[in-house]
Amino acid sequence: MQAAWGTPSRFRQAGPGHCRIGILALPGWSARPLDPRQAGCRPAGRRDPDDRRELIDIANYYRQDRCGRMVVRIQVCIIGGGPSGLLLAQLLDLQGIETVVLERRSRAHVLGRIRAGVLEWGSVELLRKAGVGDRMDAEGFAHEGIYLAAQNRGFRIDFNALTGHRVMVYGQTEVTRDLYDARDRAGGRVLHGVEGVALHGVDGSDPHVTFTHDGTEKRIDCDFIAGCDGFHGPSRRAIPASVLREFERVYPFGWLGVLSETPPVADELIYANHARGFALCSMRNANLSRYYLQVPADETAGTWSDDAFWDELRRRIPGDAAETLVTGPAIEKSIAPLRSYVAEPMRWGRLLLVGDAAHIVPPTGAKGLNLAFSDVHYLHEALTRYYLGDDAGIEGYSGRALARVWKAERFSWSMTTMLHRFADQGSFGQRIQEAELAYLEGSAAAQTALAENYVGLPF
Ligand code: RFL
Ligand code: PHB
Repeated sequence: MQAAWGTPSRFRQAGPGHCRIGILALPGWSARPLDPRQAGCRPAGRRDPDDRRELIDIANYYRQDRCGRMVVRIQVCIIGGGPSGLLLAQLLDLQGIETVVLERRSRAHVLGRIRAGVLEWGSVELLRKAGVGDRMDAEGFAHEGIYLAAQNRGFRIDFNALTGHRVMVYGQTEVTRDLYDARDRAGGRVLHGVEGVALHGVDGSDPHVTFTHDGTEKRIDCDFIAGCDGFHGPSRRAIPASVLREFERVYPFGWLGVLSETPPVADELIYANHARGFALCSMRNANLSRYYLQVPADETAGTWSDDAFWDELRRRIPGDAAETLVTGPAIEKSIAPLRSYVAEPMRWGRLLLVGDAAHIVPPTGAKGLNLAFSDVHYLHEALTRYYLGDDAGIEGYSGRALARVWKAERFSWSMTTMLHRFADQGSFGQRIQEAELAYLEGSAAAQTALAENYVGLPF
């Protein structure tokens, strides 16, 4: 069956201007038998003669076909070298599908971002499958529950007893570091510091990406473009406004986060509702804690001294935790806005959106990175099927991913609504939240519903 969005390279027939490659063996490039379906070559000189952009000029990207022509073609061009782009590259590589990752920032910058801390078990298993689970298994912490608190007292939700599943506390920074290390080991191609990334031909049969790297304009031709470039990247904007539907809720508050080299206040995470605002106690390891406070959306991190942060945290968490809280200098302090957002569809022609490029959740349910990884799971399966000759996975990618996205959006919104202080909620709204938490404390059914969403719905 021919894809509605054009003829892929795997179906191009040998003929005038085309030939087939068997084994590629170029310096620095490990020889790998290619499936004949992957081996269509472009005729030399198919570029517009007025197009003065250089073909990508890194030796490993040049392919010399048997006809002696330099062919520059990558099966999947991945925009964004965050966790979703890197994991996709890693999983596709294991299937023999070639990728290049284009990242705007330096590796140090990407690894300097302090973000997610909790992995669903499905994410844990996906990382193991990708061959990047060893350090996570050695250094991560499996948690069997969380504490919820209201009015300065808490109760526990036992995930393992309710669902048979756990979560893994292992920071996004570490996941990303493991992925970069794995890409290095595999000789994976990740270009940092790319500028002016632009997507072309995504709705036709000639998708390509142009950008500037090391001061030179470059171009990559590909079968597919994976938009893994986060909420502010260019990929989503390549979908015409007449096609793109956006669903959004912006919350009137943000999270002020502090990382400190202190022992965590509890053995598991504490999510606290308080009339002064939400607080979260999280962790990275035995001597690295991560805490968050709900603050107004227009607040700046610089206005909060360390002492002011710790004083406010003590006020919002259960009394016994406040008494044992160990404080220290903040080694990172930043504010993250809270937003719920979904873009539909997640596929437009040869462009496939992944992770924050397509959807954002408020961090209250710890879902953002995990949703990005479930997209990666669906997409790597779809692309694998495609290169085996079956287009159905690509055709169904958007619907399959969005079905799970919306459930996680609902859960993240409901956790945010239950736990945060809204300016217009008044004392009535506060009592309703407290009643909801009291109901949760006494109802195994309500706890099970929360637990199965928190540990992650099946992929
Ligand atoms: P990312 O991580 O934003 O990566 C996108 C990458 O694309 C690059 N990029 C470009 N590259 C080339 N050209 C361009 N024009 C480009 N524009 C952008 C960027 O530099 C970047 O490297 O998206 P990705 O890979 O989809 O990953 C999503 C996750 O990062 C995100 O969902 C989570 O961090 C959300 N999140 C959490 N998720 C969880 O699952 N569990 C948690 O516990 C959790 N806690 C959190 C969070 C997010 C937070 N913040 C800061 C919003 C806690 C916080 C405070
Ligand atoms: C974190 O540790 O950064 C974290 C944990 C749980 C959340 C959000 C963030 O819900």
